[in-house]
Amino acid sequence: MAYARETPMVHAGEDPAAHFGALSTPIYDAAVFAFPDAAQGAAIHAGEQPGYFYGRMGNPTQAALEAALCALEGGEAALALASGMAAITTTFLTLLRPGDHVVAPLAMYATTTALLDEVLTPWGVAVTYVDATDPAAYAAAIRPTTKVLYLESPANPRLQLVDMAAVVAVARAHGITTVMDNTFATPYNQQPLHWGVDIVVHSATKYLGGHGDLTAGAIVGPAAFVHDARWRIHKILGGVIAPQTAWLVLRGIKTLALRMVQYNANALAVAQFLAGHPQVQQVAYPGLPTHPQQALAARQMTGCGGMLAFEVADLSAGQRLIDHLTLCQLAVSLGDVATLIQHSASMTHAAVPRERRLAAGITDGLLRLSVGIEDANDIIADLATGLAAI
Ligand code: LCS
Repeated sequence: MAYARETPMVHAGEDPAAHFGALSTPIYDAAVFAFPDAAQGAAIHAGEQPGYFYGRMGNPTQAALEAALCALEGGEAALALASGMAAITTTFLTLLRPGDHVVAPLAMYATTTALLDEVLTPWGVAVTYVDATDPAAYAAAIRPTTKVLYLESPANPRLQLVDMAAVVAVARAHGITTVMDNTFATPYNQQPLHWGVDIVVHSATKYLGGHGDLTAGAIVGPAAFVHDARWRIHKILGGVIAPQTAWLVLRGIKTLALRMVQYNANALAVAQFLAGHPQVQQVAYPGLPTHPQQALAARQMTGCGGMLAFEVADLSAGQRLIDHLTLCQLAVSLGDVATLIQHSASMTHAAVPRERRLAAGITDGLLRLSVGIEDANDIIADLATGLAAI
């Protein structure tokens, strides 16, 4: 029987029969597992036979989370890791060799840009940044050495979208792998693998964990790729998710659908309020008719999520606003149950040179809001107080 998409979010990954009937997968706090015998020991150690032997290479709690991630994204295999950046780094190092070329968005999470510029470029990888809202820009940047088209949609922090179907078509025509950061949308609102994207990465620190109390990451994709990522690269990098953290992400996923319904509704209400406020110059939210890609959002997303960005006059107006809020917390990160607000130019994207920030739409007066699951009217009232202080 085919279940509605909410159902696997509650049950995915759980296998009570494998754990004495436990309906919540136990936390396996074991760094080592004994081999059944010499032959199986050799096969498990080589990754040729399923089984556990050492904490860095997985354990049953992590495996339950990985099964859940596969069910959520509709993928063949998954690897859970210590952070979103561990997931992204492991993915790039699995796919690339010195001499290869990557096409990536000009506007995306700044630490992913830093990974490409400060680690992969010196290693010998070439990178071209493009306006990712234009699939033709991806096509124009392709070289004979291009191995990866990287997508982040909606993008951090300004919510630009990438047309997945169009970019996948470009990639397939050239035999290039597509990788998509699905952190902002979550698999509840958007399923990149169903659009033909090859590999999905997540910061599970955000909506998947969902409560601002853990750091984790995930990769979902073809079994052969995930096997290579785990056994050739993750084994060396060692960005391992703790069993307790894997359990917390699995627990967070059980309420993902409920939380996303509330995030989608709250963010739309807050975006509509901000769009009508005289102190707000612009609101970026894919669910608003003023978003230049609202039609694309309607096509490839089933909800527009809890993230939005808005612009006030300048830096000092933004600072006055955030200093007069009491409910919204001044904090980086996102996807928490609580509403978080941050100033991108001085916080998450502070390391990006100003020229490049502006090209990515990150003006000095841009504030990013991760709308929480509190009552929407309370969030709006808090923002109204902050805006009145400008
Ligand atoms: N991808 C996206 C889209 C992100 O927003 C982040 C973190 C990451 C990957 C990295 O995940 P992590 O390693 O932190 O689990 N974004 C943050 C932000 O906007 N503020 O603080 C962190």
